[in-house]
Amino acid sequence: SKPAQVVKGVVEAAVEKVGDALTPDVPGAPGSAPPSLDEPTAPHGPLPPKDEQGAPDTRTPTGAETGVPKIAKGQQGAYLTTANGARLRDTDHSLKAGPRGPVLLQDHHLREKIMHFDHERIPERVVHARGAGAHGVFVANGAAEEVTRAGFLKKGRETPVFVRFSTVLGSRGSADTVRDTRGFATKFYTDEGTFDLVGNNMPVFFIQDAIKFPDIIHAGKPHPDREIPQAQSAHDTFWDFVSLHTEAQHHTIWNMSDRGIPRSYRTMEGFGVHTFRLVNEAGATVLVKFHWKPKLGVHSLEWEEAQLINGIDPDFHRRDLYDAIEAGAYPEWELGIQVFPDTPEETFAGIDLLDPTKIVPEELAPVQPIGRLTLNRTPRNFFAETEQVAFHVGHLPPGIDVTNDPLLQGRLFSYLDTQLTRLGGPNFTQIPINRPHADVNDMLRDGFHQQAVHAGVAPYRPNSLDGGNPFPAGDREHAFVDVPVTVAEAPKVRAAPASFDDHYSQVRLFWASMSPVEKEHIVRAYTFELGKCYHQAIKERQLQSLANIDPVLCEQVATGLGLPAPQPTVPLAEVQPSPALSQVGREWPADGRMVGIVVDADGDLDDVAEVQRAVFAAGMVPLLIAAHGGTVGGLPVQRTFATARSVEFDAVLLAGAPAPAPDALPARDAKAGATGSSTVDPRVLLLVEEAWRHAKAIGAWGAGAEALRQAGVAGSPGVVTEGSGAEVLTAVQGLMAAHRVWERFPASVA
Ligand code: HDE
Repeated sequence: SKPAQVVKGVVEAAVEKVGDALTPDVPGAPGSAPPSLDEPTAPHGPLPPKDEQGAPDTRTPTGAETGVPKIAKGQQGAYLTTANGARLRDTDHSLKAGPRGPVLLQDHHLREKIMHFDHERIPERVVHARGAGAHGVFVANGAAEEVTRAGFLKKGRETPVFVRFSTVLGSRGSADTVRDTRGFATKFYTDEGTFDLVGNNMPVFFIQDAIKFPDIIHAGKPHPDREIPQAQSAHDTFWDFVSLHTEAQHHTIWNMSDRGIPRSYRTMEGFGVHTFRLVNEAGATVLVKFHWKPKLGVHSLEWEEAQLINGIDPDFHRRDLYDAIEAGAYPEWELGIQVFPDTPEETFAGIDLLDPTKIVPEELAPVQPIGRLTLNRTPRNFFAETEQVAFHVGHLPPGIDVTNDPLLQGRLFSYLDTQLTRLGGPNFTQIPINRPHADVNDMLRDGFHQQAVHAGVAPYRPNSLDGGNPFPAGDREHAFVDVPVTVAEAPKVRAAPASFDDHYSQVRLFWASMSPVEKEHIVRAYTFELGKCYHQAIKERQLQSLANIDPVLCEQVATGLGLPAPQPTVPLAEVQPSPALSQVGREWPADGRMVGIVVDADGDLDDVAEVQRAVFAAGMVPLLIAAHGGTVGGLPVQRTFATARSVEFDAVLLAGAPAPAPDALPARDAKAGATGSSTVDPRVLLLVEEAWRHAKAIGAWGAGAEALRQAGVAGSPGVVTEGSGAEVLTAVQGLMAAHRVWERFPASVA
């Protein structure tokens, strides 16, 4: 009929029109060659999906199958789509009433895109907001088999792990190399349930009871009125708290020591802090403290260096971790335990094992290695893994149990509770990074962001409708055992044991265990931080605590502040130094260390390639530094005088003395009245000066020696100029084993 023909005509015309619009106005067909780098935005056909676009479906980021059938296809396919999977033609223009008209509310793609973006952020962690994570594997050596039934600690067992390192005080975007405690949290995906060892890089804590955690954190975080300073303790409220609350003095001296500014996450020790209880197959128990010992040794930054890095590369630790892993220099730690008899007193050598402000010196109870951790893979997606990972001290496998340490007891509540706000509900263990590798059959149901489609009708026990499932496991089926520790009949009190009152003897032990150069750093750190306080009374009160730790320490800091040094108000304890606490005096491998090599494009380049190869062969990273990018003598340049700064390198080598390049700022001797003249680019001289100030090994051969002379460092300790490039490198490598050229630092505190 006529009307039908009209309709047909309209439809055909419409199809033709839409068809035109749908035909991509592009040269390449699907699957055609990718565009050249010259014009990355040139139109082209769709490319095949990237390999890593397979997630999220049936695997956790650690590679374990989750058992979810592969029905959903997440983030796959060549075409841009909506969240519903409808293909899109345009994501650059909103739907308008005419090109100049208002935007239409019906534009679903616009609303969905903006809505999702508006909610991309979740609350950052209330503490430890700034962090970096990595995947790895833990291999047990079997040494713990006698004391724990934990299956993952049996000889040869391999367990996937995810580790997150963090600072405590700063916000998510704060700098890495601030003076602070570092978090060292490890998730072991064991087949008997996840074990989270949520530790720090310092073995003691500020407080003895969890109820004070909000107080210490409120004091350490930025002031509530101006919200400054960011990520540091150098301000009045922090020192107000720790000087009034003297149990914090032990943790505070660790912060003021070099431990507060690690060189790298790879060179940090880790500690479980609390005492844990292990139980073996026979039900026998021991008390233990966990330690992580880095293969590369415990090394720190120098304070000025740390401050410079905060400006030059605020992501220094994050970058270092990822670069090392991607270069194959996998960071490694030995996990160890100090083992103590589980006596009713819960003390060892007179030290209260429930007091988290106390250590047990390693000389009294050696750390026994029980396995090795290797970090070998960086996260694929920072948010999905590092940000969403949720640790909890209560995630314990059979064979590991808690003690009555009142700090640990409070943490058992906090780490579950905090995730409700941070991850938006109670189902955060279903987020891929948090999924256990053990079977889960939990009878927990529903709630925000429920991912599981639970079968069955009887999520309760006992039941007859689901065949009685799930069944409780007996001891033989690796059930978790709460160790039946006897709880003494005691009055209900808000109180702490008398042994918790000793706030100074172990601080003095720490101070007495430091080498002169480490003591000097501690004095400077206290002087700096207290010097940043405005309130005189706070400085005076902290000096009183320092007097109770050690009169020399107090005297030195008081001098720096221009205040009188008070007398001790407690008897000074006789202490036996613990050499294990010092970072100085041993030699370590230099794996993954950074070596800068300055070359003069117009100079002699003979030895450079050979030295570069030798640095590589030694497991370190050689970076060539030249006046401009590109290549020099056929070798690729990694840093220019404009992009290189000394703080990135652990040692600096000079194969030449390059003349000032046109983009250099004027040299010092260009100033009126200056005497002498430098012929070397001032940025190279600055590089050498800083490397020298921060006690790094420096070497030069050929014309390079002239740059050292002009920088005024030739002939001083740790500056090598004898021999060929290869010989200089060998000597510099020898110096790097000790981490720094320690004798270059002043050490006025004996
Ligand atoms: Fe934590 N701590 N903490 N803490 N902590 C958190 O949990 C808390 C303490 C540590 O990379 C929070 O998931 C209380 C000691 C690390 O995700 C929160 C107390 C030690 C991390 C919390 C302590 C730690 C946290 C914030 C006093 C070393 C980062 C976000 C009783 C042994 C974990 C979160 C990560 C994180 C509470 C003391 C280590 C709020 C109440 C002692 C490494 O739950």
